[in-house]
Amino acid sequence: MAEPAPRVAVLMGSDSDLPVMAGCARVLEEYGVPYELRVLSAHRSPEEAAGFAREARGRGIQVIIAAAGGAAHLAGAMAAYTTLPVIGVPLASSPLQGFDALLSTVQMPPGVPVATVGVGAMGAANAAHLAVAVMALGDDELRQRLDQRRAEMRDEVLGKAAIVPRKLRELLDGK
Ligand code: RP5
Repeated sequence: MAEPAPRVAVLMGSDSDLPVMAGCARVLEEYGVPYELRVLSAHRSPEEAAGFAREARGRGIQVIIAAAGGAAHLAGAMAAYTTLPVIGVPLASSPLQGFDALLSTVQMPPGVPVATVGVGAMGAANAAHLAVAVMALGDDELRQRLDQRRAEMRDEVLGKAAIVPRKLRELLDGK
């Protein structure tokens, strides 16, 4: 059977970003969302990056997630060439630990937005959750999966909260 066409493009500025962005792919797989993952660089392969952005909508891509570190212009470059929603993930791959990538990604000029999530692994996962939320606007099945995921998180937190008094007692009693 043919693979389903990707609905989300997960882009990275370098293969060295893969360990963090695997977390994004994992979340998309948990939701059952078909995606593609590619290395494209705003600086080192600018023609290919622009071409990808221009053609993405025609290929059925609904949301672009773009991750990069340092002078992180990949998400902004995508947004310059497409009106698809673009989610930027700043990565902590330089000596400035992602603060550079955060500012490079988030500070877009009016009219060409990049929805920027947090730095690193947390942002990588949230980019996937946000992409699903965007697609769920027109997809009831995805919306139900989002609701179910939130319910699971709530149960997990309540379960942990329930054992905190016992943990506190153990700490105070030196056990
Ligand atoms: C950025 O530069 C990439 O997104 C990566 O986070 C960083 C380092 O890239 P490599 O030198 O490891 O290819 O463009």
